[in-house]
Amino acid sequence: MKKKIALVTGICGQDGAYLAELLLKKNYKVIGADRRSSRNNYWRLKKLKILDKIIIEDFELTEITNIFNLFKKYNFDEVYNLAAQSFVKASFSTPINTADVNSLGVLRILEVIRSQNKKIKFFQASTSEMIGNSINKSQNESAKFDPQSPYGASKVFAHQIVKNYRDAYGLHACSAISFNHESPLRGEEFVTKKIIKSLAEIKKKDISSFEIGNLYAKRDWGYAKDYVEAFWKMLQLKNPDDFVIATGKSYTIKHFLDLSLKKLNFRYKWQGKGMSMKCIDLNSKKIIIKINKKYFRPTEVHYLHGDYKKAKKELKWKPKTNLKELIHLMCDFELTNS
Ligand code: NAP
Ligand code: G4F
Repeated sequence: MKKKIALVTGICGQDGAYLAELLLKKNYKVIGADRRSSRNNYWRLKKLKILDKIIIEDFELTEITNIFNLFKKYNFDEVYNLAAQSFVKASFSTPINTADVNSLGVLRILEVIRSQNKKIKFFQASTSEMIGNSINKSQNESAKFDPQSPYGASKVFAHQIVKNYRDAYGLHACSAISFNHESPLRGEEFVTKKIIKSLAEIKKKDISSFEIGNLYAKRDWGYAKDYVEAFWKMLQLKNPDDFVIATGKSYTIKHFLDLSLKKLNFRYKWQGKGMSMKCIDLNSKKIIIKINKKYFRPTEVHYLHGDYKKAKKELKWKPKTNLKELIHLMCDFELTNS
């Protein structure tokens, strides 16, 4: 049987690497799209031992000609758009670039598909940041969008335009509204990786302390490797549709920190309140964690808790990894790989 050809944009990111691994297992030919491939940002693909199994192509979401030529070169069956300026905090300082990449970039791909080959199946990585601050206890596909950052707003445009191209032109296009998902391959700017990497460095005496922002926001954290399975399942549906991908559990950043401190065998205590809160290592009697205003955002998403019932029913998908297991995976990786 002819191998299916899949394009994965954002191949050098966390989800790109896990999705490529999954598609290769399913015998796809995988074309990985990366901006400035000369940069050698392949550590995730190397860790998964799949770099030599993927064809890497130069790809920049802000350049239409570049996208057009790539789609002329290959006859893609499936396109997974994972590329994005994905860091919420950075979107406050680079809002225009964020919108260009995350909103118009998606429209550029859709226009190329519409004009070149409407049979290509398209997946868009939407986000719970589109929902922002919801008053509901849990959030499903019908949750109202109230983004709290340029990032969230940019993803709302992308989400809506994917739906519009599906309705208006009959494209097989869909979006996963994914809640936070983490892994050992998570970028260092995100809070889970920052916490575990910094604590592991304190253990190894590479650093003595680190600073952090708002500990009381709640997130619904899953394991990225579980989530990319849902992405693939979505593109196998006969009729394209949008799905919430989440765990249905929500915890504060402080809870994540406490579980990580325990997993790494710290003896510690918290002292003070608000901006003066500190974590003291009871062995060394030194401060290991402090709060710094610079890590707070101008507007925050306080509470995320996804309802993935639709994915469970229609995709037969559910998360396999709980928060404790995820933290263990991330801690073990940090202790053995750095
Ligand atoms: P990630 O690790 O930050 O990966 C994003 C990738 O996009 C990076 O490899 C980045 O390349 C690439 N990229 C950025 N700007 C680009 C441009 N202008 N042209 C081409 N490529 C560009 O993100 P992730 O965690 O894997 O997330 C994957 C997707 O899911 C993103 O769209 C994100 O917004 C979305 N999402 C993620 C989560 C989550 O919790 N992980 C939840 C909901 C939605 P560089 O390496 O050069 O920066
Ligand atoms: O890890 P974060 O930066 O992730 P955030 O903002 O929730 O966004 C991630 O998940 C979204 C899905 O909901 C994705 F769409 C997006 O691409 C990205 O993957 O921050 C999580 C929470 C925030 O409330 C933040 O204020 O942690 C809080 N936080 C506290 N101290 C911190 C820090 N975040 C970071 N990055 N660094 C800190 O020092």
